[in-house]
This record gives sequence, structure tokens and C-alpha cells, in this order.
Amino acid sequence: MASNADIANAFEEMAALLEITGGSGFRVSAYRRAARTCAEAPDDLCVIATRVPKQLEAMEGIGAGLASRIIEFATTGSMADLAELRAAVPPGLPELLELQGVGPKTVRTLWTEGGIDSVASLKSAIESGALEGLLRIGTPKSIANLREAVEHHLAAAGAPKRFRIGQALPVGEAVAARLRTVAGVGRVEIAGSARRGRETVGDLDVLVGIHDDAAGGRVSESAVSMEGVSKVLARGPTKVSLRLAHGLQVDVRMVPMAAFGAALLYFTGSKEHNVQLRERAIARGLHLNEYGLFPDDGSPAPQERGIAPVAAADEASIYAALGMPTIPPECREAHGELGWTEAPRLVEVGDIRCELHAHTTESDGQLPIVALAELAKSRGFHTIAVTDHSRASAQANGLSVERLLRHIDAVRAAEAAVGGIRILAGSEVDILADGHLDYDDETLAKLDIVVASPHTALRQDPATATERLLAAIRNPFVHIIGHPTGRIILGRDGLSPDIRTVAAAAAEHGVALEINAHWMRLDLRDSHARAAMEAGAMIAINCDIHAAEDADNLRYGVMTARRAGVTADRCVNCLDRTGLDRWLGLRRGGRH
Ligand code: DGT
Ligand code: CA
Ligand code: CA
Ligand code: ZN
Repeated sequence: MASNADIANAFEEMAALLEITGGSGFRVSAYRRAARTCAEAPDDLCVIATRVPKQLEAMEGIGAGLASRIIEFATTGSMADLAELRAAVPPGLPELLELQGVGPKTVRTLWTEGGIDSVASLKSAIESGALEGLLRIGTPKSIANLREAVEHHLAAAGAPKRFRIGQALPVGEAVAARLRTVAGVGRVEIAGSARRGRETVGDLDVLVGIHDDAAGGRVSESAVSMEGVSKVLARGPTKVSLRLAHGLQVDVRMVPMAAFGAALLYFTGSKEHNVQLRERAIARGLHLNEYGLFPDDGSPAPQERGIAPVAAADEASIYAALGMPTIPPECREAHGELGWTEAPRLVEVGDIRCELHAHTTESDGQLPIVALAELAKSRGFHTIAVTDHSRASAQANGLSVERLLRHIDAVRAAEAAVGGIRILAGSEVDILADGHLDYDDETLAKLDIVVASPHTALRQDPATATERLLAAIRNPFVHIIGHPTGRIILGRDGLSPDIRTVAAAAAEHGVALEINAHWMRLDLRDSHARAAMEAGAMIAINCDIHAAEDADNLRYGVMTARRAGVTADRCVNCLDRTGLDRWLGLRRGGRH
């Protein structure tokens, strides 16, 4: 039962192993192209491989040889070539590829020139200084990068594996969509940490409301026969646990529709929120469990004694019976929400009216200005800001001052050509290690909007990092601090500034702090965004668009914002056009 992703991963690994062992560049790119074709194939390749194998060769970049490997993988679950390649390298070598920022080229150099053949031997080489002087890899900067990647990798190996929300939630939605079509199913919702919008998810929890017991069996059948299931961990009349390719676990629970709300409340968690709710119930002479809210008769399971619940079918009625507003799932973390007398109207995706951080083909984006503007228009936005990288981001093709000035003209021309949307000429200017910006004030003054972001020197000590961000905030031309810490979720820690000091300065100077909505970043993270809210700073929620699909990450930024209690009136992306103009212009007034 291999999925398209499994096949793609096998090809990807073959390409990497070939590259490491010095195989021909032609074969490496052929495997890599095949990997991409398989990953993006709309149809189930295993089905095609077993029923109409000839069709495989019609796919881009798939010839007879690659097609036969797909068929082999579909029928046997492995590829002999891959096993052979794995056997040809030291057993610890492929694990090096899992390190953040380490690709086949680096692994090859480490292996052939440094004699490093495992994460453990890399670790000792870093510690002993043996890497110093190695071509390309021996610089202090790359050694520091490797050290951090190794530390992350080893820390993750001890801890249970977690998945980034942007990878887990779409999988959960696909499972939910499938189970919704099963006869006798009334409602399907994703629960657990994914519903609460946490940045990472340990496992997915899917709740299925059924009209009768027979439907439970059909749900179970449908779940285990899903594409991509690598192992059935448990299978019973009310619960199925599955492991999917890549190791993500999904718990599917079937509950009667009459108790759906109580079960959804319970399995959404958090555990700590549930504990506080149960205490509140007890204080009111009630008993709360996953079957409902019952009059407390002193028994642990009132539902088994035929006692009718006070509320059970939906969450709102349970909260109401406990004398509380319905708490948005993102806020169910036992951070004081039990004391709320009314729920705040938190920001929603539909409140976002502009995108203020986007890249074009002029730096490292995939869309030209006009296509980017059309994309923003299709989202109903009144404004899109073009903020390509500044010159220090050479790896991202950052703009020299001369190119920036020409780019401003191109933005003006595009705005006139597209019509119906305002295009701001801006920049994502690097905040250099010492807090200086990558363009001088005279250049920045020519821009409509300035997003200032840290991209390098992300291992500074907290005090230096705080001063660095403060310096950027004090620059009168800066509107937004982009991804303020530079962290990558499950990849790199980034800066650890004193967020309260940074947020207070942002509030004072009228600078917004960004929640970068990409699920690899979510930076500000929830706790930092909460500190920013408490300090009175404005928040930006930006998709940092590099490709069209990045615009779909908005919901992850919004969930993070909701976890921090962000309301639309505190988010600059929710301003109407006049309000945005006023906010941008205020900064130009030189008040500070
Ligand atoms: P995760 O999967 O680690 O990202 O986090 P959750 O919150 O999804 O946790 P999970 O999958 O273990 O359980 C889902 C929900 O079920 C959890 O948020 C609250 C509820 N739950 C699970 N075990 C317990 C428990 O022992 N006591 C209480 N009160 N609730 C529990
Ligand atoms: Ca979970
Ligand atoms: Ca679970
Ligand atoms: Zn950036």
C-alpha cells in the first residue's frame, strides 16, 4: 500500500545516495525529476502500476526503466536498486541527510574528505575541531550551522517525533473528508492539538459522529483501507489508530451524535483546559466527561446509570451550562480562559484585507509583480506589498540600490497595468548583525513600506539580539519587523530576544511585529505574539509569498494569532485602505 509520497521518497533517496557516491549527474537529476513527478501525480500510482502499467511511461520524465521501478515498488514495497545503493554506503550515512541544511553534496564532502560516516562521527569531528580547514565546510560559520543541526537532530531523536501543523493538518483534513462520505456518519471534526492550532502536532485526533453502531464498523473499514496507511496500530468498534507514511499517527474515534459535543470538547483538549473545566463542573454540582455534562450523583460514569445529561450534543451548550462563553479552540490552553465572562472576537482569515510581505522574480520569488498582484486580487485584498530582499541577502538575489530604484518603477507600472488593487513598493531589508539596516535612510525613504528582518547571525546571544531588533524598530522608516527571531520550527532556534522589551519598543514606535504565516516559521510564535499584544504592539500576519501556494498558509498565521488573543483591530492586515495609508503615513510623519 505504498503512496505516491513513498515512491517519491524512494526516488529522492536514490538521487541523494547516487550523488553522495559520485554517480552520474544525469541519473541523479533523472531520479529527482521522477520524484517530483510522482509526488505531484494526481492519481494513485500503485493503482496505475497494477492495472495499467503502460500509463506510467506517459508521465513527465518517466521512461521504461523508472516505470519498472515504480511497478516493483508498488508490488513489493521496495526497490532493489535502492537497497543496493544503501548497502554500498556506511549504514550511518543516510541519517546525515536528515540534518537541517545538509544535502547530498555536503554529505559527500564530509564522507570523502573528512571520513565522517554518521551523525555520531560528525558530532565528535565538530567537537575535536577536525572539520576546520575542510574545503567549503570548514569555515566557522558552516561548522556552527552543522553543530546546531546535530544538536537539533539528537534532541529530536530522544523526544517523541512531532510534525509541523502545515504538514499534519492537510492530512487530517483529507482523512476527515473521506470519513464524511461514509453512510451513517453525521459529523467529522479534527480535534486535539491540530484543532487548537499548535505549531506542531504529536498525533492527529479525528472525531466521527455516527447515527448508529453499524456506521462505526463502516468508518473503521474506511479508515484502515485508506491510501497511505503503513500500519494499523489498533482497531476496535469505537477507535482506530493508524500510522501513515512518514510516521504520523492518526487516532479516529467514533461517538454517537448525541454525545458529539462532549467528545469534541474532551478530545480537543488541552488536557489542562479539560481539568479546569471538570473542576468548574464539580463546583457547580455537575460531572463532566467525554459523554456529557451530567448532574453529579457521585458516580464516576453517570452515563452508564441511565442519567440524562444536562448538555452533550454540542460544545456551546456545555460551556453555557457551565456559565461560560464558548472558548475558541486555539485558546484552550489553561492560560486564564476559564475566567472569561465573554469570548473576544479573535481575528479570522476573512478579516485579512492585505498582504504586506511578498517576493517577486526580482529576488527569490516565483511570481512576477503582475501575477503576484492578480493573486492578491483573487483573495479580495485591497493592497499587496512587493518586498523583495535587500542586497545582503545575496543567496536570495537581493537588490542593489540601483536595482531597487528600477524595481520601484516596475511596481508603479504594474499597478497601473493591473488595476483594482494597490501595489506598494517596498523592501524586506536585512537587519544586519549589529542592528544597522542593509539600505541607508535615503533609500528607505523612497519606499512605501519597509519590512525589516533578520536573516543571518541568528545565533547571537539574547542581549545582542534584543539590541539588534531595537535598533531596527527605532529606524523611522521601518513599518514591520519580519519573522523577528528567524527560527525554523523543528529546525533552528533562531534569536532569543527579550520579547517584552522588543514589544514595548514596537508599541512605542508604532512598528508592527510580524507573525510570519509560513508553517515552517510561525514567527512570532504564539507566546511571543501574546507578549506583543500585552505590550500594546500592532501585529502583522503575512504570508511572505515566494510562490502562489504560500498564500494558503494564511490560516496558520491566523491560528497562531488567535492563540495569542489577537483581535482584528490590532492587526495591520485587517485595516481598510484608508486605515492602512494612515498607519503607513504616520511612520513617515517623523513623529519619533
Ligand atoms: P499532541 O497530540 O501531543 O500534539 O497533543 P494533543 O493535545 O492532541 O494530545 P493527545 O493526542 O494526547 O490527546 C488529545 C486530547 O484528548 C487532549 O488534548 C485532551 C484529551 N486527553 C487525552 N488524554 C487525556 C487525559 O488523560 N486526561 C484528560 N483530561 N484529557 C485527555
Ligand atoms: Ca493529538
Ligand atoms: Ca491522540
Ligand atoms: Zn525573510
